[in-house]
Amino acid sequence: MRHGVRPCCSLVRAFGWVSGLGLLACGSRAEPTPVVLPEALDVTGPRLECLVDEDCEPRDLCHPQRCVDERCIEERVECVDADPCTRDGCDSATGRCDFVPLTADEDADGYRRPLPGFQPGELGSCGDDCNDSSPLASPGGDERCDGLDNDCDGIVDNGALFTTREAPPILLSDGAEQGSPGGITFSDGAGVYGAVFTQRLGASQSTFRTIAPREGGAGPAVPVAEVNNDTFAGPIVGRGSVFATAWEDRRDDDYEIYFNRFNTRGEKLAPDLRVSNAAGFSLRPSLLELPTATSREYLLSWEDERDGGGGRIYGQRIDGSGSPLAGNLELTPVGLDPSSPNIVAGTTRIGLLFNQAASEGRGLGFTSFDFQFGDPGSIVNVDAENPDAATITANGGRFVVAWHVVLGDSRPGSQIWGTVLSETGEPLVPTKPLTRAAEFARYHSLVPLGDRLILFWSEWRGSTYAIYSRELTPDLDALDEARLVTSDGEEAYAPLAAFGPQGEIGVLFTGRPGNVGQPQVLFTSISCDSGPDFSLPR
Ligand SMILES: [Ca+2]
Ligand SMILES: [Ca+2]
Ligand SMILES: [Ca+2]
Ligand SMILES: [Ca+2]
Repeated sequence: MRHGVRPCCSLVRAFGWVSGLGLLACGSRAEPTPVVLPEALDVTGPRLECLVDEDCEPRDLCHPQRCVDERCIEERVECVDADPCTRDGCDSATGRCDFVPLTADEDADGYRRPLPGFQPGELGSCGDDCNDSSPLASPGGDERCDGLDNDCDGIVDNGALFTTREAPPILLSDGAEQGSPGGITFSDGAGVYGAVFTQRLGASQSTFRTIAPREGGAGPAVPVAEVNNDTFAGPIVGRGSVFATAWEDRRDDDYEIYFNRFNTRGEKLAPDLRVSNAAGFSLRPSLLELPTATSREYLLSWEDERDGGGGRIYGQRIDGSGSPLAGNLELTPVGLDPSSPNIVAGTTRIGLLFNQAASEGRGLGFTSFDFQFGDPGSIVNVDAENPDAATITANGGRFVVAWHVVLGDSRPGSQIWGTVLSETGEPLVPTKPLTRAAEFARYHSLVPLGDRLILFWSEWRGSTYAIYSRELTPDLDALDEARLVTSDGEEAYAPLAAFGPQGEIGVLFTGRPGNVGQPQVLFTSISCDSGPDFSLPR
């Protein structure tokens, strides 16, 4: 008996077979007995399977069978909608065509996100939502002060003006002997910042806290890792109501890289993920979150000693639920003596910046990858002499690299420096100073707006460091003078900046309130004011 052909009542009726031949009467129920097929009788001539279509039993409804010349012929439901942005398929339970969009509309604003590596709305992108985690951003939306590109023209808060706020800074490492910032991000779903910082409470402890400046301050301080050992805060990313951070600790003797996700109450969503597990230290993680076509993914990089010879930069992909995708990936060759990697997502490439050995002293190296850490580009030497605390920022389809200089006697130089690269590393804007010469300048943070960037940095004027900001063109020319962000005469340095809920830019920094005691971690912000370009002023 051929698969898919049933001994059907229509055959019984047609040939008048009876139960003596082993067939049961239609509708009767009895113990199974061997079924004798027509060909066994050799009375029907050529093998016969069916008289009508109903005699043929399809395997699934997407492969119906028809009776043609007394044989069951399988057919196929063709499902083609000629739309390259759908996956065409047939539902075998119903036999109906399914045309599943390749890209998600997670924020349910009616606009889909583009495929990874495509700009929103680009030919073949399958989506034109420039921010699929916010329904307040979509093509044709109304621009407002909120840190988002509401109208998807590639520019955040078009024409907005930023001013220093009068509110006093919020002390985050209260009760600790000492603190230093790790990272700050903003969760649009929860409307709060997420910050991680290291505070010294006997041992060094990576600590997570939410900050809601307008609701009066910070959430409870939560240890990132509950281990009886030093942990050091790393970067943090956030989207929706999920924050993710990576850090290093030595719970297993050797410093390794760990990763975990938190909700906005600071509760861990899973056990800590140990990302690296090899001889030698693994240090200084850099983390970013990427939308995929229908979900999200995390990319991590760090410096790793496992291969000797000065080590190399390793990377790891982690899926949206926090599980590793394959193993650790070698991102640089051995021999560059690389350290302090920074990864960033551009429009078509992932950029990797790292400190490396130079013919004299230290320099900066750059390379790029596709969005899965594949297709590595060549290693490019960035024009930077003895840089420290270098960053890489995606702005308008290009990468901005900035740093401060370390002089021969280890003191910082007098300015913050920067250059602009294409997403594959070609120099587009030559290295230039981003700030006027001060006695010393060190540490900075850049917030990209698409048509400009806002630089935060610390410089020494008179008797102490303070934090300043200014706006830069995409080619890194100053748009305005430096403005003081922190209190005049009060020590403040090492700013880390991120957009916040009302378009203000939050700044996590190291400071000594009243210039007394050990350095602590504080938060302040600058406000966004609607400029004349706003169609919907706040
Ligand atoms: Ca959307
Ligand atoms: Ca959107
Ligand atoms: Ca815009
Ligand atoms: Ca906006």
